[in-house]
Amino acid sequence: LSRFTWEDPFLLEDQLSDEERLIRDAAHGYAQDNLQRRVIAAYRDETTDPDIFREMGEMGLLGVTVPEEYGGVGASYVAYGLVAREVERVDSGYRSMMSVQSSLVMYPIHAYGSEDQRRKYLPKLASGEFIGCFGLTEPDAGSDPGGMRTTARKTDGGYVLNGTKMWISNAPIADVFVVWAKSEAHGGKIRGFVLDRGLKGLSAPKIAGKLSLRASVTGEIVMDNVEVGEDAILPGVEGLKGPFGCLNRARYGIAWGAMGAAEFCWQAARQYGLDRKQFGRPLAQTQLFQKKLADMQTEIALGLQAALRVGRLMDEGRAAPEMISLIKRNNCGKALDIARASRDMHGGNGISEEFQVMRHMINLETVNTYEGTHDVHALILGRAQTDLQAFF
Ligand code: TGC
Ligand code: FAD
Repeated sequence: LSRFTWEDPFLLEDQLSDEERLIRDAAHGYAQDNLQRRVIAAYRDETTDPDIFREMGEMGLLGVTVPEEYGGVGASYVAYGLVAREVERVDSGYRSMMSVQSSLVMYPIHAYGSEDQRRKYLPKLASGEFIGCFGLTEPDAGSDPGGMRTTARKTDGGYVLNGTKMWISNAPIADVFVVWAKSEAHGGKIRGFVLDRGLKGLSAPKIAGKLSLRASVTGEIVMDNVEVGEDAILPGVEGLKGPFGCLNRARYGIAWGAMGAAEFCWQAARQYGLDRKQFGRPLAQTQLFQKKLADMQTEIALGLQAALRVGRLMDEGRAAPEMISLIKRNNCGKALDIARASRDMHGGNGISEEFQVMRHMINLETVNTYEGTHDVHALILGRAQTDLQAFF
């Protein structure tokens, strides 16, 4: 039998291709060198540096799965997951900025957009010259996006949009807005629209006072008689399956990302326990401390292995949305538990920004809520095994 590698219990490393390892290493290097040095102040001061998009673009971290002809990398979903894990090892807010751009803005333009829309937007989104956002949630429609009130009314040469989107990542600094609205001309069905910053009647005020995800700016999208041409509608999809198709990709990336945050918290707790002595011995030499480390290691190893399996199935075109609900729900919930335990294991130091675990813990409250709450994913999985829907 081989030696046990405590940081990588199931030898995940062996299961990656050379290309995936290269992309992972680039993401790790960028995140540790350029994001880690910024994050403590950015979180404290609630500031988002738009240059991060340009830097990520240069490193090839935006649109990892989008084909190269549109400026993407054309790599696997596993590679995309590995990028999310490395970025979120530093901060969930930075991963949020990246995954909205890649899965919620570039993906729908590539999958549902016209050739003109692809050529106009994708290369600049891939380079980070354009920043994108995705507006689905509204003040009165969160878990139930089908209850949205935003409308698109047909005019001679296009549409007029009215409505308000709420809790939209990147919105206040966005150049490109992918928004979902009920279109009267399509029998009230949900359609996607791509709006450019600066349109008359379009604004994106920042939501202030967030206690979580403070390094990632969040806003509303207010559409007050916003007029757009025919070329703004995404021609390739109709109905809720449009936004859900994007959410499948983003939720999958979050399942990897949350494990990156959890790994940081686990390894920080381990190191703290080795360094800190009480009652004449390292904290890590106590049974309670070791049990917590074993629980963390176990959940992370299982969560990563599950994310890798779903990634491989996505790359083979065999992943079902329920698989993604399972790993999104499990990995976010487990990461939050791990971050809370790590905060506790750091004692008083655990509440200090310097030790970083409390920031991860508070961020993971959002990660457990957005892209379908922990309980909503339970209802999706409950429905899949009983054929009974319990949403309403
Ligand atoms: P339901 O009747 O189940 O489905 C309606 C239509 O949608 C299709 N569909 C899917 N298609 C592809 N993938 C999926 N995962 C799909 N889920 C549903 C379905 O087949 C059907 O199509 P059709 O053609 O038959 O009409 O819809 P429902 O209204 O009962 O929905 C229930 C529920 C709870 C599953 C759903 O609404 C839900 O998932 N709610 C959670 C909302 C959510 O996740 N919002 C996320 C907003 S974006 C965000 O949070 C970004 S944060 C990102 C960051 O900063 O990182
Ligand atoms: P609600 O739907 O009101 O849920 C409140 C509680 O009720 C939850 O515990 C939920 O699980 C529970 N609940 C709801 N329905 C049921 C039910 N049927 N049965 C049992 N329990 C139920 N959205 C976007 O469109 N784009 C973005 O970029 C984006 N970024 C975000 C960034 C941040 C920082 C945050 C906090 C949110 C973001 N969101 C975004 C919105 C996010 O997706 C929603 O907050 C989420 O879907 C939950 O919706 P809600 O907040 O309206 O909560």
